[in-house]
Amino acid sequence: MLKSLPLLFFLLFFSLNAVSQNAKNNRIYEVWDSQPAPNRGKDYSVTVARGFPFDRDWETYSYPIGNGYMGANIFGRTDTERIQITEKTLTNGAPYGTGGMTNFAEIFLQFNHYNISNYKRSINLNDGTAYVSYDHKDVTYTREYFASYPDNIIAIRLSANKSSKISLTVRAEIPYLRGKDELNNSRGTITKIAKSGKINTSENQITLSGSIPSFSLNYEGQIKIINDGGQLLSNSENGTKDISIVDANTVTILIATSTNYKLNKNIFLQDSTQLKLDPKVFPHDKVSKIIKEASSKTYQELKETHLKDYQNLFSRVQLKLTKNQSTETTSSLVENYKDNATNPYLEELMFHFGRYLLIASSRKGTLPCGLQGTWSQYHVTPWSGGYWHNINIQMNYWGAFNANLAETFLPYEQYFEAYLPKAFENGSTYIKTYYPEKFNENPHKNGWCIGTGANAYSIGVPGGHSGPGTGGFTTKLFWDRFEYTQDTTYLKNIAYPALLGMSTFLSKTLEPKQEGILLVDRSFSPEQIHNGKYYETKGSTFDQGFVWETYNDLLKSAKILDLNTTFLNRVKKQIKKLDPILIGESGQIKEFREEKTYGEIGDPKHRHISHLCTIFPGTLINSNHPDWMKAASTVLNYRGNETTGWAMAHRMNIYARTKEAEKAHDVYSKFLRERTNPNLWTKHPPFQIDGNLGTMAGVAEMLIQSHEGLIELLPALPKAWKNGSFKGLMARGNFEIDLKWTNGEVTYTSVLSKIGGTCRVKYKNINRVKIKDKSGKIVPIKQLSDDVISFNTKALSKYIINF
Ligand code: FUC
Repeated sequence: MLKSLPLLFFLLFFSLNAVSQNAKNNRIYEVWDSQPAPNRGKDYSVTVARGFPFDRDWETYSYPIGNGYMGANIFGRTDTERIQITEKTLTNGAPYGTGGMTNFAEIFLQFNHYNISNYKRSINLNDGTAYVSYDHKDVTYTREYFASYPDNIIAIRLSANKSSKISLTVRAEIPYLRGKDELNNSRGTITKIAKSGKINTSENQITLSGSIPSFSLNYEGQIKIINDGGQLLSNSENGTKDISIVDANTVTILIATSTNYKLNKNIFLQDSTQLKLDPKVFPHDKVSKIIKEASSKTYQELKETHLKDYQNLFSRVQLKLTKNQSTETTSSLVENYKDNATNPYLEELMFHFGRYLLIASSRKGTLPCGLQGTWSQYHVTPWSGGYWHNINIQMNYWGAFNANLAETFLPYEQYFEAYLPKAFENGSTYIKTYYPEKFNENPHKNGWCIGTGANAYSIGVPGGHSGPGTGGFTTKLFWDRFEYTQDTTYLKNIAYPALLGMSTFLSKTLEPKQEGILLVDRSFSPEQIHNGKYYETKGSTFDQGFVWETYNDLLKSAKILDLNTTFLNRVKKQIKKLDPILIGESGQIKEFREEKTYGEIGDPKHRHISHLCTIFPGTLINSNHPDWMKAASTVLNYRGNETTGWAMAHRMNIYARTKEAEKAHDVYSKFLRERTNPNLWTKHPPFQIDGNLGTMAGVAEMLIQSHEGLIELLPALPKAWKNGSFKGLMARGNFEIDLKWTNGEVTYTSVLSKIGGTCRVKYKNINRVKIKDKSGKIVPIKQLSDDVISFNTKALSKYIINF
């Protein structure tokens, strides 16, 4: 099924998706409520998860919009609306001194509308737009909010069903101007996070600007108010810096933000935080240009541009898990799910919301999707909102490929390109420190490495609690992107060099330990603690497994690219000596080689199940090894599901791969019951987007799998999803799949072959099917077994499989 194909197909992959998006989503998805989000003020005395502050109203009730560059949280209030703005590149030193996302601005729209009726607020997932509407004193008020990626603007439109009815005051705040450069939290004193800032108000514009010393960061935001009818009154003279709008027909508010942050290799190579950015660069001209260009367009033009861009991505996939579309508010859907057995509609809505969030937080040219996507209301964002590489950042992108959003992975690749020179430098230092006899003066001969903690300014090295395998966890995404798109230019220029550099590094961490076996020496299983300390070992399953995965992906790439080198020959020999999977006395996949019975080393209920990464997202453990599959299930049973949000999402994906449909569904249900807020953001706690995106990947993984060299239809369909359908999910080989099922049985499948090639499909008794092409002609099939067929496809042709 997988074969090398010309470069042009990369372009085709992306442009073709524009074609398939025409298959319009016929169900409208809304996250909605019948009351505004509460905004009970910023009381950070309540802390959850390791002493980080907690704004309950922001996390659990506000609605997020985003364009990858920035995000906004909308409360939908009618007295004073709160719109909290995050600009992804606005960072301070907190909480580790190495850079973390922080709140950009709070914008308040004071309407003083009380005694309202017919209230509704929503995010419409089909058009990537948030809405608020209500009646007040015989007038119906409507608001729209969207974050446009092409125009890099947040646009807000206020309208009413009668003329001259819009009156409000707009005020903006720069949050956390504490005036001192220290902040204490449970993680110790953090210095140099003070920021300076000023607000200038002109007739129709509020400008926020200032600096943050920790990284010599300069920022600016402009809020432009465009009224139709009525008048604007600026209150800057009396020092309140507000703008009042009186008796307008409509009002458009445009928001643009930027900083002097520039993603490039210097950011990572430069050790001094003060020299990472150029303090003489101010974003004023850039922000002014964005505002000027956006103001020269009508609101409708801005919205159309946004819709075209957003819907090209969102509308590619349809998924129905039930005939019944709920009419309940989303908050009551979530609340009722806690009591009821399950509700497939919420399970379906969550999947679509996951895709919405990924589009809103990861677009080409923006920083990757962090721990909180593109949203932070905090001064000190939990875990810095960064790129945690021992599972969280990878989980953010697990669903990018099967859920047909491959482009959303581009920001990670741009980030990778920028950090790679530093990663090579780190690789050399690591090898010199721990394996001096293998050190080479040429850094490329030592390979590159990455550890757990990373953010917009720095990357970590293996050690502490996650070993060298962390890098292989990362390159897996690069290989996945190739397998889904079959883009050989990308393979040659990006994925193969990444795999080669990582394999070079990993090969040096291996030491001969027993007869014929090579073990990663200085190895860990992420965050596993034993006797009060992170447990260090030789050859943990996580590290051995990811050496195997990386080597295997490298060798497959080399075959496609027709490469043969001395190093590749060494890898071919080494891969046979990894002995990565061992089964212990409890029938479990061992986490550590020295472990005999389950759980004797480390926490038996640990949230990380890193020794199962070779079943998901890895592929070493698969249906060809039933004994390993069983031993993986044994681990899951022992580990249990009493765990954090993202950890449930990992379990869900693994259960999909062990094809234990009910268990995959059970853990998804538990996640929806225990880790899902009324605004559908998921929590670790606190809010972490990995849970949203990991379960989104999990839903797709339950419906279609393609990691075993064939496309398996409904590999883990639970009873709760008795009837349903999907369109536009992707399989490796660049095949786009539509499918319908009734009473748990497939009734219809089509395969759109984007680039041609052999297609293998697995489903029980599939050898009886007939396949037709678009013109109705029967396509010859090969029956490989009762359950597996293969057929040849032509690029851009669709094949209908009749059951
Ligand atoms: C990893 C996890 C934690 C948390 C943090 C951001 O270290 O083990 O649970 O999600 O990342």
